[in-house]
Amino acid sequence: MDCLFCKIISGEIPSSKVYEDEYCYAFRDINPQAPVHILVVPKCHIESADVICGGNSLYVAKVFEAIPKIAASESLSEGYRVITNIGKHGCQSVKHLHFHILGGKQLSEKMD
Ligand code: DGP
Repeated sequence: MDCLFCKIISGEIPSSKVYEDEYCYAFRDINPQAPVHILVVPKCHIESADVICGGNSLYVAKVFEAIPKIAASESLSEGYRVITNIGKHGCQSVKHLHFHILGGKQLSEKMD
């Protein structure tokens, strides 16, 4: 499968890793939008949050278990934002489910 994030998970494409376990991989975004901008991805290929189902939701749960650990390791004690983009209107550019962790500054209230 020709998937950028599958290649990052396998190490074929280098990345700045911040966390890894059996189910997920986290690395720094190449184009950071905040002082801390990390992407967390499940190690199995899931196209987007729109196809989460009983067959793959364990990976999603494990991603969400990893997020507080990553936030703590990045000293995001004042809070942070978790975003996932879905499809064209959601401006999803990489078709492998990923959650952006944004923090390290006061984020805007604007959501769109
Ligand atoms: P989204 O627009 O939600 O699909 O976000 C995709 C993110 O992936 C975007 O913020 C930039 C990041 N990105 C794209 N290519 C690479 C890459 O090769 N390495 C890293 N570290 N991040 C990438």
